[in-house]
Parts: sequence; structure tokens; C-alpha cells
Amino acid sequence: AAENGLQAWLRYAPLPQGHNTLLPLSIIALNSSTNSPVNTAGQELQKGIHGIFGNQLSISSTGKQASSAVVGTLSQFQKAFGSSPVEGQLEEDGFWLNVKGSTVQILGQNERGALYGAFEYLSMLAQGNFSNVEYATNPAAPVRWINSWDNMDGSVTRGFGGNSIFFADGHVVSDLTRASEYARLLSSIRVNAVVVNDVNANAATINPENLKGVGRIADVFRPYGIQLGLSLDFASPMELGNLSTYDPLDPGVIAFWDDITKQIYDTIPDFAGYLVKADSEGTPGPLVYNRTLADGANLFAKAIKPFGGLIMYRAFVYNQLPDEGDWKADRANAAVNFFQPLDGQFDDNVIVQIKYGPIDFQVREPASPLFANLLETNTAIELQVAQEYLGQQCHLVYLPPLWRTILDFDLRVQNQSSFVRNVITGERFKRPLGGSAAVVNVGLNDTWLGSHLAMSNLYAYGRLAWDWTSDSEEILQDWTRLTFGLDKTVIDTITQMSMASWPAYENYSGNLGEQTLNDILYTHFGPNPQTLDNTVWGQWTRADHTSIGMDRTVSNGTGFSGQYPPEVTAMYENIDTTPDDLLLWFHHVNYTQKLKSGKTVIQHFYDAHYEGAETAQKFVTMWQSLEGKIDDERFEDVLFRQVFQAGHSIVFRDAVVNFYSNISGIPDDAGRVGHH
Ligand code: GCW
Repeated sequence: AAENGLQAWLRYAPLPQGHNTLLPLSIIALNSSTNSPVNTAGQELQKGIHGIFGNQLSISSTGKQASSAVVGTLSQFQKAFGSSPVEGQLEEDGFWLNVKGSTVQILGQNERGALYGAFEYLSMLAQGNFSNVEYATNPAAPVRWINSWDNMDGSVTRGFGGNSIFFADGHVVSDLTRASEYARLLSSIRVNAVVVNDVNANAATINPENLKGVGRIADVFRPYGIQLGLSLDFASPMELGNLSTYDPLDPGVIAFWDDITKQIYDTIPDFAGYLVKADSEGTPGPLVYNRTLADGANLFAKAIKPFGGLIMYRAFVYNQLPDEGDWKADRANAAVNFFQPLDGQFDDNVIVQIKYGPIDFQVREPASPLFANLLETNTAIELQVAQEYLGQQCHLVYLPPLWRTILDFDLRVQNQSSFVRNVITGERFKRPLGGSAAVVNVGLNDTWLGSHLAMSNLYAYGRLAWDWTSDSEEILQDWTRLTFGLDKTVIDTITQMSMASWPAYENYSGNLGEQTLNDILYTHFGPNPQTLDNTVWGQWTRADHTSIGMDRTVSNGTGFSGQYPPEVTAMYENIDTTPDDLLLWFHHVNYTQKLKSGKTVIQHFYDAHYEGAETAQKFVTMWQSLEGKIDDERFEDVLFRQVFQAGHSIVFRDAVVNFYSNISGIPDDAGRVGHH
């Protein structure tokens, strides 16, 4: 029964009506060597068609095309059949899918693309879609990565699905079955690399023994076309190399990294690259030696260049802010202040990886202004499938609508259309590289993320990274059919719950852009609005007896709004043109300030919290209506979580409304809150 969780959207559950459809009679996989993704594709087609229809197909590497499913690269096909059905339409990782009844061509620009195509065909079949199709598809960007925050001791930072599938007790685990199953899931959503260790990296990860272990992870990834990457500890030359410095310009340090990089490529010839969190939340970095962040990034870029790897350099660099009394202090300003002056100084194989918002994975943030400030630098967006501040997989929060608000935001750089999605793909500023990384903290739990429903976020991440204009609801429905079957009530109900879930969470947590109001000091879980102010973390709300919000205007506040291009600055400078949902992000106002809806800020708090919690109660009855339409195990598992969410949403509601009722002394019009 655990299989349902482990297989997630790749269950290939039987589809009775499918028996009437035309299927290939055999499979031709144009590369039969064990580690080849084309070989994997052949096996996956065999397994999938058997699971869905019960037909047992043979696999060979030659044969005639009619009534076969042929899978391979364009050049393998050319070699085998002397012609090519598609010219000049495929880019790296792209594929061509041609289904004509029982004759199917699945051709990748490379082997990985061919595997993606096989999964695409199987996804159609598993959803009962037997259409003839003929098209080429290519990724929006070359970088479609996952960042795992796994530690060598086996713990997972912000992991809510159990211990690491990669590490335990300081080593790589010997049984890598789960790592292999994970790679299979990821290749089906076209993720192409996984950074396996936490960004707060441990230098021991790259010692000779662990490097061998990491090499074994890369070995199980390889048949799925997944490359492996590593987070680095900037101080490794000292920690591991016995040097007295980690200054990025020191010749000994440069030699150290050249040597490590060579060792890595000796073990892992298709190594993806390094992820670097430097000078951030206490991690060592180039600033320690008065070198620039670009010096830090280029140190690795030069070491890895001969091998073709990438450097993902995180923009999550900020200093603690001890003085909330300083009206102009603002953590949100940090990324642009640190990185904008360095635009143009990063090597070509460096990508600056930017969290979607200027603070930290909150329920609502404006798009990071750094996306509008790096015109001569490759960039990528960092998203979180791990619901760190968003209910930690104990709450259903379907995230693509949140992600789309950022990716579809038009930054108006040089007064021209500049959607974030077109910046990060490299299209807007004509950059050669770009893309995305999502923090995904799967664990040994047999639902991967600790929750069956949370897996829609992982599935959707891959789909969006391929095409950022894909529709959130359509993605969700594909995922639902693949995960739970084709019952219309099941699909409609999960759609309704999921599409209502982010707005509900925003309603019962932090409203109007005042951040998530979770405890920010320790757990990041559960309401604790009093932890946001009077701390060095700079996630302030500046709530007092009469007023609330961060004044981030240029005219009177921290100046943050001035980090955007002029049209956007103008919008956020002015209260009247700032959208309500970001009002308190940009402005400090009285609780009695009127919103565009006509309500006051404080009344909106009260109403939204009651509304959000009420929606969360409905999730329980909605889910209960599916009893008997879903296997008992998954039904009960999800029900347990929905009951928890319903209860916790009330805890949130009451904690937050009482906090603001007490601090403001303003009664609720509807008489629900306080003792007034
Ligand atoms: O959101 C914070 C997390 C830290 C994390 C950090 C980061 C891995 O609470 O756990 O560190 O962000 O993104 O570097």
C-alpha cells in the first residue's frame, strides 16, 4: 500500500477502457546500454503500458517502425532509419512526440529529452488520452534544478517528510533505492539536476570517502538523466585543506578548488555544478577578506569552467539589523545593495540564484527587485516546494498560483515588458543561461514529502520550469488524474480544495503583505505575530497601538520601492496604486486606513481570518465526500491532515485576531473578537 505514495504520479494504475485503444505492439529503444536514459525510457514504456493496459511488450534495439513505439535521440533515429522526421526544431533536452495510433515516435534532442518524451506519452495514456499528436517541445530554460537541504547526519533542514534519502551518520547511505526512485519521479517532470546537500554545507561532504559516496548517488541518478550538484562550504580550504585562509584570490585557495573540482569530475564526469551560500546567515564567504561576491563566485566558475559545470551563487545575502528604531533600515534592501553594483562582473557560467521575494518565502511578497537589476548577469529564481512558512506540509497549500504572481510580474525594465519569467529564462536580457531551483525536502517517509497532497507542488514545479505559462489548474488536474484516477468527483473536489488553499492560508495567516506571521525565531510553524518585531531578523511589521506596516517608500521610508524600475516604483510609492495585498509591505498606515475594498485594515484582518479558517473547515467535508472513491489508506492519511489543518487554522485565526485586537483596541464590527 505504501506503493501509492512512493509511486506518486507514476503509478500506471489499470485503465479498463484502454483495452479498446490502439497501442504499439513492441518497443524499440535505440540505446540498450544500462545507464542510458533511452534504455530507461524503453523500460518505462514497457512497465507503464503493462500497468495501465496489462499488455506485455518486448523491447529491442532494432525493428520496423510500424506499430512500434520508437524511442531515442534524433541522431540515433537517423542512424537506425536513415531519415529524420524533424529538423531544427529541438533544443537541448527538447523532444518530438508523434503518436499515430499504434505507431509512436519519441525522439529527443539528447537522451534525456527522449526519456521526457516517453514519460509524456505515458502520462497521456495513464490519463485516458488516446489522441494522435505530433509536436516538438523545448524547455523554457536550461536550469531546472532541485536543491535538497539534506545534512550529512541524515537530518533534513526544513524537512517535513522524514530523514534524508541520501545521508546518515556522516556518510552516504549504502542503499540508494529511494534516491533512484526519486530520480525517476524527477525525470518525469523534466528536472535535470539535484543539489543533494544543504546550502549550509559541511566541508566533509567533499572529503575523499564521501566523494565516493556522492559518486554512487550520481550513478543512480544517471539512467534518469538527472545530474548531481553539490553545495559548498566556502571555508573548505581551511576545514579540509589545512590552509590558513579561504581568501578567494589566494593562489593556494585557487589550487585547492581546482584540485577538488578535478577530483569531483574524475568521480562524476557529468557533475552539474556548485551551489554557494556565502556570507549569509553566518556562512563564510569572500566578504570576510574584503573580496567581492563576484570574486567568490568566479573562484568556482574558473575552477569548473574546463569541465562545463555551472555555479549557482545565492543572492540570499543580508546582515542582521539590530535597530528597529532606525526607520530607514530594511533587510529587503540587501540583495540589490549587495549584487547590483557587481552586475557584469560575474563569469558566464555563474547564475545568481534569487529567492522569489526580497525576504524569505513568505505567503505574499513582491517580486525580488534584483530580477530588474542584473542586466548582464545570468539569473535563476529560487522557489520552495518545502512549505517552510506555509504550513510545513501539514496544511494543504497549492503553490503554483503564488509562484505565478511572481513569474508573471512585469518589472518594466527600461519601460518595456519585463516579466520575471522572461528575465530568468535569459530571454529578456539575452543571457545564455538561466532557469530555476526549487527547495524540495523529501525524506524517507513513503509519501516523500510527508503528505500525499503536497506532491502536487513538486509535480507542478517541474511542469512550470519547462513552461512558466502553463496553467496552474490544468497542471493540478493532470497530477490528480495520475495520482488518484479519473473519477470526476475526485478531480473536481481536489481542484476546488487546492485552488482555494493558498488564498485560505493567506487569509488565516498574514494579510495585506505583512508576511506570514508564523513564529520566525525557531520553528517557522504556527502563529506567533509577536516574534516579527524587536528582533535582528528584520522581518518587522512595526505594529503599534495605532498603526502597522513597513514604510518602504523612497519619499518617507526605507527606499526599497526605489529599487524597482520607475513605473513600478511609482506604483508602490503611492498608497492609492499599491495593491491591497501588498499594502503593509510598502506602507505604514493606521489600522483604520481604508482599503480599496472599502474595509479598514483591521476589519480586513478580522474578516479574512474568519473566512480563511472557515474555508479550511470545508476542506474536511470536501475530502470526506471522497470516501470510497480513493483507497482507504490515502483517504485516511489525507483526512488526518485536513482535520489538523482545520483545527490549526482556528488556532491561527484566534491568535492573530486577538493579537491585533489587543494591540489596537479596535473592536470587530461583527462582534467576534475581543472583550469590547
Ligand atoms: O528560510 C531560511 C531557512 C534556513 C535556510 C535559509 C536559506 C538553509 O529558515 O533554514 O537555510 O533560509 O535559504 O539559506
